[in-house]
Amino acid sequence: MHKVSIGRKILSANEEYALQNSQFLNERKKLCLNMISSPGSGKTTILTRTINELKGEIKIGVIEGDIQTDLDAGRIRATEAPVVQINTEGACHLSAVQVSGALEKLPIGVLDLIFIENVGNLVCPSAFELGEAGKIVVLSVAEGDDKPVKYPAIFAKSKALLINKIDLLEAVGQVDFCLERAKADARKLNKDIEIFPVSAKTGEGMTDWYDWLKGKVNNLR
Ligand SMILES: Nc1nc2c(ncn2[C@@H]2O[C@H](COP(=O)(O)OP(=O)(O)OP(=O)(O)O)[C@@H](O)[C@H]2O)c(=O)[nH]1
Ligand SMILES: [Mg+2]
Repeated sequence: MHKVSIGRKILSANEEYALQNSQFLNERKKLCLNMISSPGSGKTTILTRTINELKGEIKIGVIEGDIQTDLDAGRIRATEAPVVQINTEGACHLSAVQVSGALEKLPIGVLDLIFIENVGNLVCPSAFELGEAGKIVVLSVAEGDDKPVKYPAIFAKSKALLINKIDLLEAVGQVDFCLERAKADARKLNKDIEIFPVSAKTGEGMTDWYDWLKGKVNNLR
């Protein structure tokens, strides 16, 4: 019996759509980042502040994934950035086919950067490629510094880690959240991960995040 090599691994339906999304974005030289965290870590607050403070420099569009409601899409809309809402109707993550439909609805030609805010969940979204150039994980100090060790997959796969709500560090206390421990554990899983301690509420630390984003966007221009 002859073995025929087709020279290509068989892709799942999600991977096929992810590949199409990535080709669509690459052909148009658009940066797409997939933001993942537990519910309430501050994804939408980081996005609204980033959009407002980079206005005039980077044109940002957003794909908002939520199990239910369009509350977050409403917060993005208030910044006047283009936004497309996806309701997953119970699913704990976005899928590449949903993102494909949303990309068609965005005014892609005028955008530099597309953020996908995934469903609030630190586990499921990390297993589904959407065609993004990179994943961004957000961890807030109120969640505890053991999260990189307990939920390693997303920290291992992400290009950047935003440690949010550093304005609460003193109230949380060094025992419950040691910034150095969280950073060291994330770096053990991913030596290349960029780490930005920030407060999306006060703006502390956000400039380094903006500079990193600007560098990535300028590389594509
Ligand atoms: N103190 C403080 N609160 C923050 C900060 N960032 C966000 N918050 C608050 O944390 C809560 C949750 O923030 P969101 O931005 O809605 O979080 P999210 O990750 O988008 O939440 P889901 O979409 O539900 O997963 C809100 O009450 C925010 O005002 C911060 O840096 N410091
Ligand atoms: Mg949100």
